[in-house]
Amino acid sequence: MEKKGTGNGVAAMAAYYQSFDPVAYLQYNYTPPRADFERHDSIVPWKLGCLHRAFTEGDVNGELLVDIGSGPTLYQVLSGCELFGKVVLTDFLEVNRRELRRWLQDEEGCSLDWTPYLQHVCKLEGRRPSAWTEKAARLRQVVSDILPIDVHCPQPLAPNALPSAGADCLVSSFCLESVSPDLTTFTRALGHIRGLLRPGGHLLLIGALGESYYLGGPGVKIPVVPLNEAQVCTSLKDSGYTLIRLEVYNLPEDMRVGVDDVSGVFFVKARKE
Ligand code: U87
Repeated sequence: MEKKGTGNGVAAMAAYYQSFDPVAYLQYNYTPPRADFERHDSIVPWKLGCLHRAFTEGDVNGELLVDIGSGPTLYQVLSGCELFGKVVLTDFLEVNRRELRRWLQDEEGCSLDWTPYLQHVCKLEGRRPSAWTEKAARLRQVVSDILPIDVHCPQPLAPNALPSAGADCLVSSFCLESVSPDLTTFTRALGHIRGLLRPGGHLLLIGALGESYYLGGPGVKIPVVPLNEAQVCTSLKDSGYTLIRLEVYNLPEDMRVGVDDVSGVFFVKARKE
């Protein structure tokens, strides 16, 4: 029987991701109903609200923000980009890094129009929606790198990818549980990314609860380690974080659109002592 969290569980996950399809993935999770800005009970507005509060309540500060496992999405740094002078995006797959690069270099052929997201976060900040062009310019100004990452490595990023002091804040959305074969590996990955964070720095973690799989493209069924709130709290403590706040969103029926079996979403604000 394969010992928990060993190599071939991780290797198997990497194999699943070779057929990840960013275009399909964005359609599944970042269009209505999951991304419906008219509905306060839609998933994406809930996530953006949590991030806005966490970045603007005054205790998160510094120069460098790093997003762990960005995928082909930018929503997770739309609030943080106003606070941090340098933002680093990361992902395991070149297809996702290319999607991010395409938007940041304002090239043709982006797979998703992020305008409604930019407008929504401007509203959360009390700005007029038309200020989205300023936020887009700010984001393109502060994103300094789009780097390869593997959270299963003790050093998830290349040596010297970050200043020796480390990042002032980490944000990570739906990554660790979606790339780990089991809870042990999930907790170990939390420890690996902690090494990228300076003492006193914050971790803003968004993740899925009760999920066992999701579709990374047509017929691309990717396993997920099912988590509950207690396990998330224990894993954070065991990997050396102090929990500040845990918020939970339970999926309304019409957010269950057949692209996964997620039942809830958690938002964690934690600190590295
Ligand atoms: C997002 N952050 O959409 N090391 O928020 C590091 C790796 C590794 C590895 C693979 C999963 C999506 C979850 C982005 C992308 C997150 N990706 C990379 C999905 C599942 C619930 C749900 C989802 C999305 C890989 C939205 C909503 C819900 C992906 C990223 C995981 N179901 N990173 N070893 N292996 N990755 O390339 O980009 O992790 Cl609303 Cl409910």
